Amino acid sequence: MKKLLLILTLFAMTASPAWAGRSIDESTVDLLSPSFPWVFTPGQAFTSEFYVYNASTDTEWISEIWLTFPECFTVTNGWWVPDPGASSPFGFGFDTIGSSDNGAYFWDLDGSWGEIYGGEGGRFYVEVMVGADCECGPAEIEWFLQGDVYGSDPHQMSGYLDTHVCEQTNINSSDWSTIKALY
Ligand SMILES: [Ca+2]
Repeated sequence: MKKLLLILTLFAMTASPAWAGRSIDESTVDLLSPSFPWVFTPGQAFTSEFYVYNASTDTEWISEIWLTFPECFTVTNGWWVPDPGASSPFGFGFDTIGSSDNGAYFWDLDGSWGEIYGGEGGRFYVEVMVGADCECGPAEIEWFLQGDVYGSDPHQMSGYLDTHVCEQTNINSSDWSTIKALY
């Protein structure tokens, strides 16, 4: 089906120099868990839950997802669940990024066209161990999406999630009562 679209597209490009191209522009990654304001506690394991959405309106599909945590985090596992009704099989593989193991890398197992179709999304889960030596304060998670390069730019989208390390940055009234009980 996509091959036919490509042939038609090539024909359209030849016929019309003003053809707008295809991209994954405005695609996004959101962090659902831990919930906003996204606080991680040193020495604890978390199953972080991301929502990845492909905003392409012109048939470019996402083929890679990179999620890079602060260096003091260790990624221990990763998996994914497509949205109910998603037409894509989500045929991804999972691995960590590089030797420091603080990143999660989801890649297109069969190559060819991407695995998250335009207008569709799904949840990506990354199990992380937050090092006991993680310093309290702001901590960024960097995300990067690679499209299947089916036409014009952009084929990549990236951004940051401004997470935090330490429970102290997320104190509310019920936490105060817990803390007071300790002393
Ligand atoms: Ca593929």
